[in-house]
Amino acid sequence: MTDDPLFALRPWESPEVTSWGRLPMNAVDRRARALSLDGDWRFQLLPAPTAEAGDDWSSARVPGAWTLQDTDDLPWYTNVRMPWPDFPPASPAANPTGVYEREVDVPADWAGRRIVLQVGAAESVLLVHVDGRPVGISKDSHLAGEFDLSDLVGPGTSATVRLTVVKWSDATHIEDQDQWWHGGVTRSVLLYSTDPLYLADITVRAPASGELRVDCRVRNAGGALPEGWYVTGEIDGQLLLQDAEFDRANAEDDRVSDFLGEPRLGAHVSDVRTWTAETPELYDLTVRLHRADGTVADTAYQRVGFRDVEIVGRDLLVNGERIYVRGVNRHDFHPLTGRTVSYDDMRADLALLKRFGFNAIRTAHYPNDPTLYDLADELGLYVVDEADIESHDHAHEIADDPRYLNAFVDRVSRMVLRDRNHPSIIIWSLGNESDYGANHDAAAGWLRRHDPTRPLQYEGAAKLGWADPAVASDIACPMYAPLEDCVTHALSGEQTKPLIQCEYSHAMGNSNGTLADHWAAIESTPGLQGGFIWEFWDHGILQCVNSGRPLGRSGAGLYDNGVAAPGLRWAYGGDFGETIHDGAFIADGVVLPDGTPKPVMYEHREIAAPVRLGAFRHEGLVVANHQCFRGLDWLAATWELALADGRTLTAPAELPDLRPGETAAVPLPFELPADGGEAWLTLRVTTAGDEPWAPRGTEICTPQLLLRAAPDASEAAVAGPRVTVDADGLLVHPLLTSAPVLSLWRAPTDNDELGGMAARWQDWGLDTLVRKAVDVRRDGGSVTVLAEYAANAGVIRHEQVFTPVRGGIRVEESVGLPDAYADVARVGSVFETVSGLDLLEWFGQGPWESYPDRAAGAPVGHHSAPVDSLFTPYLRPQESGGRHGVRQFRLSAPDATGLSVVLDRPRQVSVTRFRAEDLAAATHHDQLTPRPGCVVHIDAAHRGLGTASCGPDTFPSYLLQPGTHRWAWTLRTL
Ligand code: IPT
Repeated sequence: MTDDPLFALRPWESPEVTSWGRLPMNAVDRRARALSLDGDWRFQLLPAPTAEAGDDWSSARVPGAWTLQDTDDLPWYTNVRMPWPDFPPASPAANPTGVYEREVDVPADWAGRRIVLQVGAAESVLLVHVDGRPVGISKDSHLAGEFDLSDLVGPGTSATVRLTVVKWSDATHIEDQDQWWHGGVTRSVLLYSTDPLYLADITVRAPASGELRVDCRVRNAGGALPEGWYVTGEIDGQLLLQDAEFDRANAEDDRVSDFLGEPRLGAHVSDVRTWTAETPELYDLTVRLHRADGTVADTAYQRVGFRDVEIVGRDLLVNGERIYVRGVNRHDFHPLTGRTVSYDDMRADLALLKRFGFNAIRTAHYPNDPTLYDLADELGLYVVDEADIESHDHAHEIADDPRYLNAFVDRVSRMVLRDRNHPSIIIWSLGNESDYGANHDAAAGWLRRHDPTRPLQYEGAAKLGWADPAVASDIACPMYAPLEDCVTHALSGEQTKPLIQCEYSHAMGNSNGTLADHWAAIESTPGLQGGFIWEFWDHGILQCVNSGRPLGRSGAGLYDNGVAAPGLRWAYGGDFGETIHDGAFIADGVVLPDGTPKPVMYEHREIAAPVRLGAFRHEGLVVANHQCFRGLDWLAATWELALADGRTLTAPAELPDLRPGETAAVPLPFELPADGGEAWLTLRVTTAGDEPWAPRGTEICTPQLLLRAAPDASEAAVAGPRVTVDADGLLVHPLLTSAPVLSLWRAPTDNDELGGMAARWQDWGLDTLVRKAVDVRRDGGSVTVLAEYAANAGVIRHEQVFTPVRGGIRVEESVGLPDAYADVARVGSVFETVSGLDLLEWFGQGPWESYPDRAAGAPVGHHSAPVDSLFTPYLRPQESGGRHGVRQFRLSAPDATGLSVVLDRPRQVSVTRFRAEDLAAATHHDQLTPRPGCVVHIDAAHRGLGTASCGPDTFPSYLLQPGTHRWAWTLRTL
């Protein structure tokens, strides 16, 4: 092996070697006409790249990570830290190396043709041999490597292709993204052939003016181009013309002795239908390369979207319009197959994003599977395409290390050369979290010259000065910047670049508090244009609890609605026995590992609503089209009036004919009934027909207005059955197994944990309050119980007054929270019910989970749901299942027995099968046993969720203040 030139280079510890024998990257898509080499390959896993492969083969699936197949090398999660201590460019001696081998039958009719092997992705160094002969090397784990095999394989014969994949390398230091470490060939492998005379590349420029330009690169495998070749092209049937002037100038250029083979085609497409994320209009382009006799030597197909992207002043414009970027960071991810994702997976991801109001993706933090961009073009999503560069742990050393200079330029340029014909890509990104150095500027220099049609961004550069013209970022793209800093910058008069956060609103666990506040500011502050939520996926890997092994593909169907089948769980950092890891920080997406939307998705959907509703001069309504490019004709709607007395009235709605940005007054659809109490009007908006990403009738948004506030109500005390309390002053009630007591604590969310709140609450002892009744007084029919709760920062006094009222008991509570307890999780009561009360019906916000600072997407109405469905299975068990703004609720058994609660005013309520302490004690859901009854929390006040696991905490207005809190509720038996 030492005399093998590929190994002799020791490419796993040579950052200067980015490739060897690899073909230049290009944008000609050969996938459709290629021979797939996907499937089972012979496989063996060696302990190091220098180990010799033996005869002991097993098999491995391509594409696929070996870490999710039948090997001992398992997934490993670290965020910033490298999993081993070696400094760049070194890699560890223990270095799993996969050897994949298979025979390939080369079609006989490929005789005389150029034959190319494409390996879609290999982590992190790929060495290719054919029949034992060295072919080439490729690094850059998320882009393909292509190798010319024409001289190595014989058509009509079989060749042995060997792919050696070295897991750890110098390149790993610049692929230190926050994700699982895997190894393997993770995208498809294929073999294709072309005529010796072939289209080596095409560059499409399709501005909104319709002036199409296609630059071709023609090459001949034999060397000089043969006489008489020419190219033709057509777009949706319209012929393209060869730009003779360009050809002549090219041919006459002193520096070029002969015509280069780089012709330019052009066409003016009149009445062009322009591409935007709202209107993803695509045209079919065909480019043909002809031999002198007119026969076709090669053909390239490309879908084309005509659009402009530019920055004018501090605004990012698409086709001249200022857009909002409602983005999310997306990794290629699947809970069974890791970074190997199928067409159907990706289509489902993007359709889901569209249905929930997202219009943009940042391909965090590497070029995604090529199909992703085809789908973004087709379904309509803006893309920030990000190069595979993250040197987080050694960022400072690497950004200026000349040994890594090649790699930076290589990775950025290869991404651009692959992807530049996609209309969906509106911004290039130089990578993530790699400090900022000369290596970035080198890559940016290449990029600006090569593609002047798009802005570029890089957070590491932007952070040196959001307005600094000298840094390599055209966008001010901070991560997790406090909202007030963004607003201050936009109002400062100093802003020079659009401000679009590359990451914000960290979705770890029960999170994304204040998203609506962010968007209220973005939509009202010129200069702010949006951002990308971190992130789309919770990267939980389906794992067998007993064996500790990932299920891989055999786990298909073994999960549903975010819940893993019994005996299985969603693994996060540490679950595969990693020695150093970053725990549940890998689970910070807006969808659960199987793609089930977390409640924040509904919040986002409403924040992004294309139709808005407002009140108009007290008696009318105003409807607004809040899109940038589209009318309202693709939407249908229904009016709904929810009355506190239980009625919901509906009426068909006629959406006005509005262009983007327009508003219209519309009459009130209902005569408001004189009775019925509090009244809410909702416009339930759905798709009017089938969209490529949603069938007809899919709900798009539910804007809502309060038409009549609740009248003041008080309950008269009645002479009735006495209220019974036990010797400890605890309410005795046939439906309660545990009487209402004070609750100041919640099972810490990830934000509570990482933001330090959970530790403070524990120091105060709020999780283990000890109650003691100090006074029980009877006054007529009512009973007053005064209790003291011992905690570490001082005693907390809680008073409950139980009064018989018609059909039930009125409970009036108050607590005096000493100053020492500033910022607790909740102030409220908790009680538990008998089993069998399995249905919750409520009038309040819903139907999905909502919290005080994440309550914009849950309309007030009459909702009902099985108790078991109210809880969101966040990967690490934590506070979950809350409903905001609840006015009244009923908990009932199938025979309609049960209880009802009417609250003094809208409160945070949760009904689950778990006590806070059950959730706090569990690390995974398989450790939780649902209680047979219900655990009911009624909160006078509940702390906001914020995003403190990475980024700002909630706003002060969502924090709980010390002092006196009062709340009241009436409990009745049904
Ligand atoms: C930021 C990273 O870019 C991203 O990959 C992810 O780790 C995210 O944080 C947190 O989940 S970097 C962080 C140091 C702000």
